[in-house]
Amino acid sequence: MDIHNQVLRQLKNRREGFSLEQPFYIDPDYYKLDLEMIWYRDWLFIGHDCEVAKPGNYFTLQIGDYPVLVIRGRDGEIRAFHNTCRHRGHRVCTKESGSAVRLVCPYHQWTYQHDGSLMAARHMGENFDKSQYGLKKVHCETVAGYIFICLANEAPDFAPVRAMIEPYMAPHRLSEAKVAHQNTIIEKGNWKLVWENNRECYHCAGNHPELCRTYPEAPTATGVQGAGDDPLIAEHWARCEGSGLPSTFTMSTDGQFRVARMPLIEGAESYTMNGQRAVHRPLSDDVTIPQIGTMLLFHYPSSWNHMLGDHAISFRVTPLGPEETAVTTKWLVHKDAVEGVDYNLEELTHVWDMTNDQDRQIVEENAFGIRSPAYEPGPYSEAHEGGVMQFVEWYSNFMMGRLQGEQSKLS
Ligand code: 3BY
Ligand code: FES
Ligand code: FE
Repeated sequence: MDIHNQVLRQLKNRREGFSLEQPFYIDPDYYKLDLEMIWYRDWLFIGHDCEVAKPGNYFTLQIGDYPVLVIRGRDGEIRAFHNTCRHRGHRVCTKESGSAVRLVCPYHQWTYQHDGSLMAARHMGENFDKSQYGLKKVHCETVAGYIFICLANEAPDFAPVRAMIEPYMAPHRLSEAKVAHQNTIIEKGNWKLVWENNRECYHCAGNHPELCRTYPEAPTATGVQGAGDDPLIAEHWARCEGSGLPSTFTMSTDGQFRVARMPLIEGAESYTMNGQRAVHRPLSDDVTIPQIGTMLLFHYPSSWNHMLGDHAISFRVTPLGPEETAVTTKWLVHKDAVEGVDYNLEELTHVWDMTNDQDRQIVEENAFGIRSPAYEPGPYSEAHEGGVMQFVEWYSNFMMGRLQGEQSKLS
């Protein structure tokens, strides 16, 4: 409980517009609290429904201490379960992904159906009631090709997330896409440093020569002020909305997620070195105009995304430790797009491979400097780091809300 009070006090006394105190970025107890209050209790983006296209297709993941399994059933439904056998706890699925007619635990072969029910358990006696030992469910929702899970016993209402993001995402038809390429990089820094870096483009000119060819450096694109006073953004929204693509900047009242369709640098269509499309089979037949820019979606704490005319990119954040975070990037193209014919993988992935690696170096050097006893919270730029301030504000309010909630349960 001491740590609860300490963190609460520190957040209440936080200097607004400044980065957080050192322990938020390095202390194992603070990290544990982040897991308990945020990662174990809120909705997390974890993958795409096209990754489990057929019944029996599954993938596994790890959130803190929780191994999770996501599988599509014979009825087409995607479900998530705790990946821990109800016999003695062995992981039921040990591979990262695969396909299974039924789920057989490797230890003593207890066998589960796709819906988690236990169908066979050898030598357990006549009176053994299999119905009591199904896999434990994890809340699972799919929206426009994205799968979200929530590990809490009682999940927060998902309806507001769906209502806001579905209309923006649906025209991209991501459930009809395929993952052309994916990779996971490990960044030696706290998950909040990964987010702080993502929420501004103050660092772009000095660090991202490839991305800057097509992605605007202006804070209107990345931050949270919407169009600001930029008439080009207003025009972009009017043109895109006129063609049936929801576009204007919209953020949830608590600041946890936002959508906005932002123009790229003039003339650019996609994240390539020359700005032209990387994929010649459009992602969606519902997009009828060129130069739709990038539909930006973030959902704290687990994902940011870019949806373009020719492809889409999702980024998943996974905390691995107080000073270690995995970032998984997936490039989605139309399911019928053929590599070597409709796109060249190197061309498709080059800009973000470089950008991700540059961001990894930034996060690691940022973490390095924060470990110094001489580190103290520093001021964010009002002009360029509004998005970072918004992230820290969200984090701080969210944690205070949860910590106060815990305290009231005890009193
Ligand atoms: O991926 C992003 O959304 C952000 C925007 C600016 C910098 N960063 C690459
Ligand atoms: Fe799974 Fe024994 S632990 S069958
Ligand atoms: Fe960056």
